[in-house]
Amino acid sequence: MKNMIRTNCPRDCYDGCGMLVEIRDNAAPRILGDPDHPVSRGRLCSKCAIAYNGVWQDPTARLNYPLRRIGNKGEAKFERVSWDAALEAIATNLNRIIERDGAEAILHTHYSGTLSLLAYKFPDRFFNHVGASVVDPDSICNAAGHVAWGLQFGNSVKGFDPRTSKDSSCIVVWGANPSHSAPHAHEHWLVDSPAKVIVVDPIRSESAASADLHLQLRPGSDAALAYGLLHVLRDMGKFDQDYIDAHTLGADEIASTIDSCNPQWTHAQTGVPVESIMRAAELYAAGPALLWCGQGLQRQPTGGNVMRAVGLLPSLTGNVGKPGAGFCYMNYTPAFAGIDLDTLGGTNLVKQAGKTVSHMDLAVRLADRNEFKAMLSWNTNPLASAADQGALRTAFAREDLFTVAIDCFPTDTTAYADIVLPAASFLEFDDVTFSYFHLHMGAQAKVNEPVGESLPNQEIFRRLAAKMGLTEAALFEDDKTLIDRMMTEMNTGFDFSELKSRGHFYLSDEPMPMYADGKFETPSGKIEIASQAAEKQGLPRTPQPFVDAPTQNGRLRLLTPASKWRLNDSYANDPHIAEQSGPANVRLNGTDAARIGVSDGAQLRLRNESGAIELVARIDNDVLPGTAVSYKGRWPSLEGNAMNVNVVHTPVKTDMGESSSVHATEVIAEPV
Ligand SMILES: Nc1nc2c(c(=O)[nH]1)N[C@H]1C(S)=C(S)[C@@H](COP(=O)(O)OP(=O)(O)OC[C@H]3O[C@@H](n4cnc5c(=O)[nH]c(N)nc54)[C@H](O)[C@@H]3O)O[C@H]1N2
Ligand SMILES: Nc1nc2c(c(=O)[nH]1)N[C@H]1C(S)=C(S)[C@@H](COP(=O)(O)OP(=O)(O)OC[C@H]3O[C@@H](n4cnc5c(=O)[nH]c(N)nc54)[C@H](O)[C@@H]3O)O[C@H]1N2
Ligand code: SF4
Ligand SMILES: [Mo]
Repeated sequence: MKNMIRTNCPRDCYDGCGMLVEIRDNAAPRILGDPDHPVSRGRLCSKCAIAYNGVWQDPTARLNYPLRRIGNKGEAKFERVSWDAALEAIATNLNRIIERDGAEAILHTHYSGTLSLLAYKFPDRFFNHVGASVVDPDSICNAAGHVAWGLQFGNSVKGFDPRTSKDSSCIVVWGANPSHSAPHAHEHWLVDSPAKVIVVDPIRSESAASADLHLQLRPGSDAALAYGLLHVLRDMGKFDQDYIDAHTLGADEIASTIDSCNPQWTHAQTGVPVESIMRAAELYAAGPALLWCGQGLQRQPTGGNVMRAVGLLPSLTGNVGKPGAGFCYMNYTPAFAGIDLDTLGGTNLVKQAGKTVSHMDLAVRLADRNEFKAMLSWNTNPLASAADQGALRTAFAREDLFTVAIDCFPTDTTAYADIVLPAASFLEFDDVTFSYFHLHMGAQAKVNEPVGESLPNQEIFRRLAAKMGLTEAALFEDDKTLIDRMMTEMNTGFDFSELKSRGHFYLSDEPMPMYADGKFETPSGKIEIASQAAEKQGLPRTPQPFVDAPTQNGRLRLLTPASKWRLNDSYANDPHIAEQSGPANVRLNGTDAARIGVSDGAQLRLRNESGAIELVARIDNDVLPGTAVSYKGRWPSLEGNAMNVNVVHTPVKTDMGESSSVHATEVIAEPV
């Protein structure tokens, strides 16, 4: 390990890879996969292998100093200022707003640029203490699934331990594309698995293509498919009546619905051939079986209902709580490890809570001069990633909106800020990392001094709190104290320096059993198939076999999931990644292309009520007729047309969680 430092990848990615950093004389450190790490096994994903040795280490690509705007909003014309001057300007503005309009007129938006725990959670202390309003981060990503499985299972962030798959005969991946979003899980956990793999996805992803069975359903028809599978499983005698009686509530209330969803009906609703439905039921019934529901699955108008319907499969077949069986949306590994995330993020500091705004309402609410006077964006790049891009840009351009953006790089969002603050990267400070799929925790080790004058998020907010004259002690706790406390809470028996030398640790040696006691954190303690809580919220009492209406008038349903080459919008600014991934394109079926009159390689305009974008058309008959595919993650400022697919991302709320239904975006497609 000479000249090697172990660290871990803090990106918003299921894998949570271990990394080795080779310190070299007269050359930048080289970032590699840690061969001793059970997930990365010596290799990084292709995007990190490039970008961590590319743009992340290029000081000229990074934000080095605090900046003050000297041009128009969006022009990205700035002058360098001192930290003192930048923080003074922010403190003065925020204090004035708090006094005049109340703290709830300060809105902040943040997400998962880094998930290392201090940088991800500590800044919340500041906003909680002040009483600022917040854009619900999950409302651009996964809130519908959280609400749905919260109602059904009582907890949406306690799934299965992936290691339990050694006892599985079947793994169902429903609406996730690990070949992009969890590349190591794809390679080692799925492709290498002796279990039969079923992928349910309208796109024939690499994961779908490598599976034993790909159910290529029409998007938005998942609940019908789930009910169709239940119909067959019940007829096969594969319902576990003892499990149903002991651990579920309301199974009798869906019996007649299951009756009506026969394979022919299911085929008609979903487009999945009857033989495939029968085969999927057989494979799942052989059990023990795992069900992994992706975040892509619930980004549709009835995404919450879909999650509840799909969650019936393990519930009624008793595929829960025994080795090789279970369901997973994601795992909140740091909480399982014992870390008190509420205290870390200062939930207890709230005196008077500000408002919570859905991402789906952001563009409209932010445009209103009376509601929000300041906008702070940190750890996120909404002008690339959020819905209704055109309208959001107009809102960000408000001259009377005091805007601060904090990032490692100059982005589309920082271009609109009055003050830009440079964030240190994961190579530049110690922290604690985790995976939200695998049950391991890791150390983020400082490798370099921060580039320029950049600072970790947590330090930025300590300094801002001081400048504002705040005195709450929790706003000033230092990194060492916080990390030591996390280590104590995790009760590993070793300290942070030992964690750094180990790199990572698993929460247990053997696969952790989940729900083995048959207890669920719902009001009844059971899996709530019928939910009074849902009913009280005006939602159906039980999951329904709903199917989205087919698109009208030749519109295409545009799917824009995770790209292989970018992590959300991160890495779009790496030149080698840009080269690898080529120009932004949209893939569509040959029949649609012929109808529209567009040939392969020609420009295709996609438009709807939110906006319009032109992309290179690629004809691909693996794409379902009536759908189109364009991967997310471009920076508008780096595209010739100064926009990305989120200009047509209409902010339609999901049935639960007021979240994005981006994969239900409908567009009119026409040749340019
Ligand atoms: N069309 C479409 N749009 C989507 C989606 C989709 O499926 N389709 N998916 C949505 C989903 S799931 C999500 S989660 C969102 C994510 O959207 P964003 O939250 O905008 O995610 P990123 O683009 O990764 O932006 C993170 C930013 O954080 C910065 N960053 C990295 N490390 C640090 C740090 O230590 N400190 C600070 N201050 N900044 C840092 C990065 O440079 C980057 O600019 O996008 C959503 N947008
Ligand atoms: N390389 C890479 N990795 C990432 C990210 C990234 O941008 N790039 N983003 C990270 C983040 S923030 C998140 S939230 C996760 C997201 O990763 P995933 O959970 O895998 O979710 P998505 O990529 O949005 O979509 C997964 C699949 O859902 C499918 N899908 C769309 N509509 C439907 C439908 O109606 N029914 C079904 N059954 N499937 C449907 C899409 O076709 C897609 O193949 O990945 C994380 N990892
Ligand atoms: S982004 Fe994901 S796959 Fe790539 S190195 Fe990080 S954890 Fe591993
Ligand atoms: Mo996400």
